[in-house]
Amino acid sequence: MRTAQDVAALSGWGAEWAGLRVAVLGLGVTGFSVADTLAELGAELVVLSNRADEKTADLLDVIGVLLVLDSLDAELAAFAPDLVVVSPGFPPSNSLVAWATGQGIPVWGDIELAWRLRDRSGRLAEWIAVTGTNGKTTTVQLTTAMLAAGGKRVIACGNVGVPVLDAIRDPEGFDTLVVELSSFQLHYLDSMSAWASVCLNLADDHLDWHGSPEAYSSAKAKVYGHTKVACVYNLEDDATREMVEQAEVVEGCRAIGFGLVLPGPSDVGLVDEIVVDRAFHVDRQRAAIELTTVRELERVGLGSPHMIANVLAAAALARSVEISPQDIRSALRDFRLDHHRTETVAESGGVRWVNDSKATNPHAAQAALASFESVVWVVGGLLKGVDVNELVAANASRLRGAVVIGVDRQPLVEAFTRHAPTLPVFEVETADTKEVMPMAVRLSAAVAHSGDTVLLAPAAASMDQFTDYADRGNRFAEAVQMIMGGANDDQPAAPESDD
Ligand code: UMA
Repeated sequence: MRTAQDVAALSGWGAEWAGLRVAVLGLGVTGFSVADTLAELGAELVVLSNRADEKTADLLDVIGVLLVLDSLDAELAAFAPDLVVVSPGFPPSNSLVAWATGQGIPVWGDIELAWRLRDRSGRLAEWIAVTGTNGKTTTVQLTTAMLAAGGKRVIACGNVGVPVLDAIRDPEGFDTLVVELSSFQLHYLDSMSAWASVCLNLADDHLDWHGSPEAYSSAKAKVYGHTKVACVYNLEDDATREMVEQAEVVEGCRAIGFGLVLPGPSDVGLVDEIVVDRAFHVDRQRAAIELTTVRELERVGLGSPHMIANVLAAAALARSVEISPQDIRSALRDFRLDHHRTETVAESGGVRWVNDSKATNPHAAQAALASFESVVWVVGGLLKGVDVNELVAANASRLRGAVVIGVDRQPLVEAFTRHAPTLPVFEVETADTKEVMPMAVRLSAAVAHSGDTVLLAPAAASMDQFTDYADRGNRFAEAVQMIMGGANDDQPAAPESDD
């Protein structure tokens, strides 16, 4: 039996992990990476999860770790863990988490564990930490590309889908990890001391998990804690500046602003149409270094305002590890955005069909909607407790029609009735998930005119009817191809948008 103090002192691959009793909550990608790592270290383990896919359960069996799928509360208490390591899907209100907290048992996320074990390869990578309501994945990818162009051995990991524990166990190790952190992961993280960190923006999201906007914002603010060199914040989002002002950072750490505005001497910004760095330039009081131009960004689908903001943030992070302006520029020239981010999937009869399934909250949907003038909007899913009235009101004038999908349709239908009473609004009521997108596409085709864009930007999570946002986007694209006959009478435009 170890005390909470003993557990708090565990740091480094060589520490006394052997024999530590750890309960791992969840068996998705996170849970498996935690169990696999701790099994290697000789800890005594149990994995508790209400579901497990067969392949992962088999793998767990191969590494000799016990899996419990029923009576989780009783099993956890009977196991009497020294430490609980929780997957991000478990909110603090979950009964297992609440029990452990009530007992004074330390509860860590996988990122906390990964931070403590980061010396595994013997090559101590610096971490660049990225959070924000939107733009995280794109910014992580941009930063990673810039560092790679500058010759660093670098990996993108965390909420992008590669567990950080897998990254730190790479035999060769890395110079830098670019870590995407969700608010869930940040909630369960305290020790991290990143080289540079950013919260890109803040808008309400995941209120069902966190319980309140304040709790969500406090979790996001943790990204800046103990930062060593650069806290990067959004000049156009005061909430992010306030987080930096309140953060406990390492002595000498600088606050670096980014935004589509004229940069001050500690900022990365825009002078006319030129992207410039004034923050990391020796002569920053009087001059700035050119990194790229808006024109060049437009050529690779990064020209919309929210994408330029992601580029500015990534450039600030890359400059903090001394990547040269030339390497940043060449990384941007070769950059390609992922699918499901304002991706044109077809053009037919003058109507453009756009997949922005990655718009999983109103803030991201707003960015996508603002890119088009006349829109048939496919919207809805799991709203996660977020209010949609403002989004509907702000966009009513650009809408030709709306097609509402998902389980939480009522708040959307009510918002349309309130803010756009004459707008044609259709509901897709089917419970057959295979039929949702074909029906949505048929309804959209019926209402769209030449010159319109049919935009899938759900402003909601996808798990009510789809596996994830990629599945939702793929099914939309397939339905468009099927129903519109695959008619692509134009070259698809370069994708752009958010994540
Ligand atoms: N589980 C329970 N009880 C619960 C919740 C989950 O038993 O109350 C079990 C499930 O049955 C399943 C496992 O836990 O066996 C799943 O754990 P999880 O939901 O934490 O998911 P992981 O597979 O571990 O993936 C997580 C992130 N998922 C979430 O935060 C919900 C992934 O982000 C991330 O890529 C991965 O860790 C690696 O870091 C996904 C995501 O949707 C993409 N993130 C949200 C977002 O970006 O908006 C935050």
